[in-house]
Amino acid sequence: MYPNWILQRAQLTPARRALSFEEQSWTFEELKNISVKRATQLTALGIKPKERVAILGPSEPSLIFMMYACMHLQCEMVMLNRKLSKVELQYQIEDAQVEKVLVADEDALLLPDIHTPIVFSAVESTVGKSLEISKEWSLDQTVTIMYTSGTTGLPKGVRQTVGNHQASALASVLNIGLSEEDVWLCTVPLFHISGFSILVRSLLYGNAVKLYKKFDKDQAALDIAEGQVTHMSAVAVMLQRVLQELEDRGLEASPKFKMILAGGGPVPENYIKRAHRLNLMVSQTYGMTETSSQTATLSNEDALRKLGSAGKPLFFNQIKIAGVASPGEMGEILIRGPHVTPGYIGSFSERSSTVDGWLHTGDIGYLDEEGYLFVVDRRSDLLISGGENIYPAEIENVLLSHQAVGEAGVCAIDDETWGQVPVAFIVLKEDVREDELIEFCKERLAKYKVPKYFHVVPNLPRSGSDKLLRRKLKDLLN
Ligand code: S0N
Ligand code: AMP
Ligand code: MG
Ligand code: MG
Ligand code: MG
Repeated sequence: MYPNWILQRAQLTPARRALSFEEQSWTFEELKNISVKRATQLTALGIKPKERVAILGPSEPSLIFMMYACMHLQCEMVMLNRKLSKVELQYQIEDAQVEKVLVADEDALLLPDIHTPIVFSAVESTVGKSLEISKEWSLDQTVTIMYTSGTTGLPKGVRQTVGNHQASALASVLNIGLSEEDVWLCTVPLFHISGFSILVRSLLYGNAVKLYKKFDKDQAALDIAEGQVTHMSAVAVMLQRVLQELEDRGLEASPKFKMILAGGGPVPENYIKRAHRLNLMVSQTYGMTETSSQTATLSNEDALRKLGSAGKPLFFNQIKIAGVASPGEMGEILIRGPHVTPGYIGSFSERSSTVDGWLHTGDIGYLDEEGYLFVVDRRSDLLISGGENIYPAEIENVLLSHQAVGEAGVCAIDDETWGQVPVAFIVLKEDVREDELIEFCKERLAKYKVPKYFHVVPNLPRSGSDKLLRRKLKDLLN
């Protein structure tokens, strides 16, 4: 058995700062007290221990209190992405078979019409019902469930257990190191593992988190320059904005600042070089939802020597490249370790997440002769825009459901700001205006998934067996 992280941390270092947000801050003891109170309130509202619940809200302390309350109840939390459309949220809520959805008051209108949303203010004003909070958790207990899509375009709910999160946090600290003064800046969404893993590390290490509701480049640059924080997790577009801000203001990173953990997609090498000119350490990491954050991370001392690499696998983890005999050869990246998800929920629960213990990532890369990972490409059915995953099949399915569209193919094009954005190629059955298609997509898809360009073509590239050849779509642009 393992300890309830929240109780254990409050027991060990009650007076240490745990969280700050705007002008307010909370110690670990205070976090514990508030979250325990919320757990009694959730109990009064009928939430049962170990029940699966969905949760939706902006990155504010109230969301953290609610998540920690659910963790006291050992609930399985389905983390809903606030950027999704109602149709997409509905799919996840139904697939996860949750009956209760906890939602921040300001996000209530984002939800589809479902029977029992419970708004945070209702929880906060309820008289609690006392309960025995478990001091012990088990390794295979699911803490969080995050949806990520498959090749069919149907999102799969990935289980992240106590064991997965602990293994991830431990492996991270064995690489990055730890000091009592560490403060991790959190501007990535808490519903992604990039954000949630910051909370897990804080509970396990006893370091503070500085939370923002929304990523703001000015604030982040100042925090880094003033040494208000020591670590930050960022996707490439955030890093680029922070660098620009520091450069424009003639600022540098404070000597107190230790590193930016940059991942969620490729990080252009010139960002890392620019960062080093500002005394800003950036470590590229390769992580994913299925691995509860980092699998490999470049250590500080290698940051420039191994530019472009995502580093070596962290202490407990293994990486191998499928089917290759020697270093430098490219193939699919396979991952094994205690941080790898035991599997999916809902319609994919029968599907195994691993083959012979190895997670098949769909990403293409190689290990160099010293064992450093280079991620080179990913399968053609996934593109990443500003750290958000987009599956062409999801967009194609939506387009095909429009009466004017006969065939649809979606692929990625490179984009200066977001890394990649989706473009659509369509064969029409009848005339339709582009703005009508955009509106149609917006109702059914998160905004970042709406194709940036639509190209009407006479036919789509297909194989002999009629399969869409996505890699050939881009050729239609020439
Ligand atoms: C970059 C962010 C903050 C941008 O969002 P914001 O601020 O809302 O956008 P604005 O600049 O205000 O512009 C608004 C317009 O831009 C559109 N838009 C917003 N986001 C995107 C997007 N991603 N792609 C395309 N367009 C976007 C808006 O819709 C709006 O449009 P208009 O003007 O038309 O109204 C935001 O995108 C963000 O938070 N991104 C990061 C998400 C993230 O964290 N992803 C990582 C997910 N992956 C993982 O968690 C696994 C990897 C991992 O764990 C990790 C990743 C990074 C670092 C560390 C780790 C780790 O291992 O721990
Ligand atoms: P997600 O499914 O949202 O967890 O995103 C994980 C995916 O992001 C991985 O499967 C990769 O395709 C991509 N990714 C993460 N880190 C990197 C990196 N350092 N370089 C390139 N791609 C990355
Ligand atoms: Mg938006
Ligand atoms: Mg994924
Ligand atoms: Mg600003």
